[in-house]
Amino acid sequence: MPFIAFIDPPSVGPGPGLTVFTIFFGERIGSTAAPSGAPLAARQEFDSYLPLEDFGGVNPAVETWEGKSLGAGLDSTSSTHSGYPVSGTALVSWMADTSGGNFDNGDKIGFYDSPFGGRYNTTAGGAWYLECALPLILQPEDPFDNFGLYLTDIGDFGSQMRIELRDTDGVTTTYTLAHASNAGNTLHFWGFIDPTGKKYNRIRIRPTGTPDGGGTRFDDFFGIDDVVLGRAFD
Ligand SMILES: [Ca+2]
Ligand SMILES: [Ca+2]
Repeated sequence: MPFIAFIDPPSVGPGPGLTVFTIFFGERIGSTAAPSGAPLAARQEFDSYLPLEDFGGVNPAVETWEGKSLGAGLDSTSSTHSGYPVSGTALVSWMADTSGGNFDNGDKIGFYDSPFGGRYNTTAGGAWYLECALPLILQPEDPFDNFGLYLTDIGDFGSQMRIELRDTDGVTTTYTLAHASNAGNTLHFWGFIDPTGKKYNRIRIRPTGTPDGGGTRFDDFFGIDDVVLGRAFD
């Protein structure tokens, strides 16, 4: 039985009733310390709106990657997102978007347990995080209505990160993160909750700008950690 990383659900939920699609966002610049300030506040507010009793009592499901030494140079994580789905049978894989070619093996998904180049772990008491220089795709088998994550080291090469969210009708909406440009040692939280009953089945995270050589590879390595994935409003 592999070790499964899991963070206890927040004790502050559920918060006030949410009635519309809502985005939660916070930025901190100039530190690689544990989450604090605006990103932490955004995360806590996000958590406060998620009911705890749904989804088998495990909601939100938080992927910390602690205890999952998955290596580097991966096309896909092929990893079960801890607690999602509740059946535990379906994989929730992160995929590196290699569709544009023109990348090195090191641009693919990598897992690391120590800070490097502005990317770092955000899990309390943890060490592991994921990084990539290619767009990242999350396409779980079960549709979801809430998602959130910490991002590290985004935008330091002038690009603007955006998140493309596809609903189960096949409509993709793009959200551009309102972050500072060319700033170092950054931490951001981005998340959304949709309480309207609408569900989503794909997320693609990528910088905007001109890829190197016209492929999908950007100069902007970025890290992600403490990824929330949930279905709370069936
Ligand atoms: Ca972690
Ligand atoms: Ca970067």
